[in-house]
Amino acid sequence: MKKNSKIYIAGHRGLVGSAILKNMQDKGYTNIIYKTHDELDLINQLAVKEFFELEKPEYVILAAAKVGGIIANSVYRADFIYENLQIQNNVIYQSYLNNVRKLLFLGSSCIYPKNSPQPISEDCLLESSLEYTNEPYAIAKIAGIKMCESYNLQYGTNYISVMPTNLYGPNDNFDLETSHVLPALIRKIHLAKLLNEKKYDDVIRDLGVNNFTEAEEYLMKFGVSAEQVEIWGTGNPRREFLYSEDMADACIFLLEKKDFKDTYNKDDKEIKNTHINIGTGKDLSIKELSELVKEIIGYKGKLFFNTDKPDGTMLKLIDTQKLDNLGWKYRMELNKGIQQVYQWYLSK
Ligand code: GFB
Repeated sequence: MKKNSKIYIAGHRGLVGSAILKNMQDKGYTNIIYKTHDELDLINQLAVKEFFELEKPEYVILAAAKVGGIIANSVYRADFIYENLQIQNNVIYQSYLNNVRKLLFLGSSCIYPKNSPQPISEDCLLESSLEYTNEPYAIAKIAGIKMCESYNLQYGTNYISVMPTNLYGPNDNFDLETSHVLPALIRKIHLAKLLNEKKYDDVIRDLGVNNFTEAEEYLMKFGVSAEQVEIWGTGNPRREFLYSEDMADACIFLLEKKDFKDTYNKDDKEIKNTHINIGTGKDLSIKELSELVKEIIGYKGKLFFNTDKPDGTMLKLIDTQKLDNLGWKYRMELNKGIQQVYQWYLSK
């Protein structure tokens, strides 16, 4: 990949896409193209076809997807499967038709069976049943892996699929209804701290509501008060977190230095499970995570675990041996990463 190669980043405003764009600009890539959702709807087959025929990108990073936390996945099941299948079918197929030299497809560690042995290696894919709450999303992402793998095997393309663990960082979704756990904890605990310190104007500003009565109503729905903050589930599930800028770094490392042929063993009779896990190899419980966020924010109240809300998968630590062997390692430790995201959140 040359510094002036034409590179299309799909999803450049999202958590990972924005980190990839920043990383590539810092590294001196000069010919990066991207479109907002309004300019190009990736669900629209004809629009994607026209875009690829006009632009002819040489490299494609497919970081556009419909994503969300455990409840969003569980409620908007149809949207998660339909939109993700459409986006990836359109982009991968047009990449093939327009002779894209290399494509990077981003998935998620939720592709693995619910009860996978820990840490979860790439070979656990399709060994048993998925976690129910995110089954439609996971099936779409599995289809994306298989699509990349199948085009590589049938047509000799060079597509790489990466499966990150739970990600966090700047430009994340902080909407309490649809976000993942880390941005939700940061926002809920920050709001509770503001209430505790009687900074009511700041609460109104954060929520974008008209008055404090509206703010209180909204916060009650999410169990946020001056004295306590509601955390979903038992607090026992364990999760692994990777900083979005580390994820971006891993993606560019693979694009620059590795090819599809590096993702499997040459002696394998059946070429499968060619995707690559990206993570830190360390996890912690949601209870430990909540305590950590509480300490970083400096909130004095209590945490309350609402067991009416779902836990989801209990264990989801991924095995990063394959990526370790390819020569990449994460840098940002969780404690420092949360401090940075909290500062970013405050600055917005
Ligand atoms: O991040 P999260 O929504 O996604 O939830 P998953 C992780 C854990 O944190 C679950 C708990 O056990 C939640 O119940 N949790 C506690 C909370 N408080 C909160 C809160 O306020 N908000 C949220 N969102 N969670 C998603 C999948 O699973 O992970 C996706 O649904 C995707 O498909 C993504 O794979 C990375 O880790 O459970």
